[in-house]
Amino acid sequence: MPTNLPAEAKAKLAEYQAAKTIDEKIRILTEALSLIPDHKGTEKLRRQLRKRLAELRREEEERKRRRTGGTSAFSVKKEGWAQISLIGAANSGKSTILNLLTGASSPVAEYPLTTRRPYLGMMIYENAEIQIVDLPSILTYDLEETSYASKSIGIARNSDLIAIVIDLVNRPSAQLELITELLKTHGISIEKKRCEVIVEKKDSGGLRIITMGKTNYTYDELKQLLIDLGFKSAVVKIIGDSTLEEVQEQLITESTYKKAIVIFNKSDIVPRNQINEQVKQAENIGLKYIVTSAKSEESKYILMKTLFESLELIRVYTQKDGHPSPKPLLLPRGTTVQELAEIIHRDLARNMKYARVWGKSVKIQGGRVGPDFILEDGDLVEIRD
Ligand SMILES: Nc1nc2c(ncn2[C@@H]2O[C@H](COP(=O)(O)OP(=O)(O)OP(=O)(O)O)[C@@H](O)[C@H]2O)c(=O)[nH]1
Ligand SMILES: [Mg+2]
Repeated sequence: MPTNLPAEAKAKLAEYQAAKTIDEKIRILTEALSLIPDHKGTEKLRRQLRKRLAELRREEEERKRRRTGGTSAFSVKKEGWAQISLIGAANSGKSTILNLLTGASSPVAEYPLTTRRPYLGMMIYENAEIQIVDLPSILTYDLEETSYASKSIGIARNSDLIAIVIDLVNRPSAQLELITELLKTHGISIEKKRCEVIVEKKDSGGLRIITMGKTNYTYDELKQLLIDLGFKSAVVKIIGDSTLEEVQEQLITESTYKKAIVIFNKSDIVPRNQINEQVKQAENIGLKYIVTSAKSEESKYILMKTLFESLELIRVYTQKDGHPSPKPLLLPRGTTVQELAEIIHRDLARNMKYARVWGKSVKIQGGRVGPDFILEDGDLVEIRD
């Protein structure tokens, strides 16, 4: 653990978070590694650091190899109760799927790389508004990385679910493998982890730590780890059961776990036995999947249902002046009281003093909680301003 390290190694590790460029990050990590004594107790940390260093070097090479033109604005405003990103190779049918699910009119064409900026639409399912983002392709039709890859993956990183759209008629196995790989090099892991560590760095305000699930560490131990690793101002959410080592690993390797689903598209023009083989590949790496054809209106409902269920949203009831809402809001796991207030109304979020919560997440029913409190499925919340 960093706590057992010599002071100069700790100081070096702490410097890392302030590094601005990849070059700088590589230099600092290399120095930190050289300052960490090589013994059993530091083995894991050294391995994590070497892994991160290798990734940074790869990133650096990649950047040198390709000169991307311009840095046009490529931002997406999150709207609705949850967001799903459609990601994949050129021509796989992402825009067709967006249009089918939401009635949007993202341009669709037979030629690859039609979509050159994100297109948005709102899918309505069981009264819930789910935002769908159609992203420029991250692989060309020949399955080479496109110049959009980093930006598209950057947006997908902030989504609640990544839907990987696979074109069943264009080397589907290679597609899925290359996409998983590309996400990994951008720090996104879609293979199931026990816990999800979400870090939002801030300019000021110190550390805010929110945990949900069983931990083998105390609040102070976690705070110390964050300080040792150079985190000064940030909101850190840890969702799911975790050990200090697992948290450390994710912080150092800077990888985020994301929920994902594979959409095997164009099933209308591919023989059934061929599809069965593809499906096994997804099963083998533990990914959820659906086989569909975006061209048929009949697939719309089942696609909506599958995507919605894959979000694994929690149901939260709100209450005003003692009257509970008849229908729940559906929110991503890990939503805090503050975030709930923001969804209800910006003014409520600003003026909120505290909230009272009834349900599984509280020991004392109706007890007062602060803005950082993480809600659970079935909770009833009254926000007081
Ligand atoms: N047969 C069949 N064709 C489809 C299906 N889905 C999409 N297509 C066709 O595939 C082509 C590409 O579809 P798009 O939706 O533009 O694909 P995209 O992934 O958005 O591709 P780019 O934005 O160009 O990278 C179009 O000609 C679509 O009509 C499907 O399920 N079956
Ligand atoms: Mg498109």
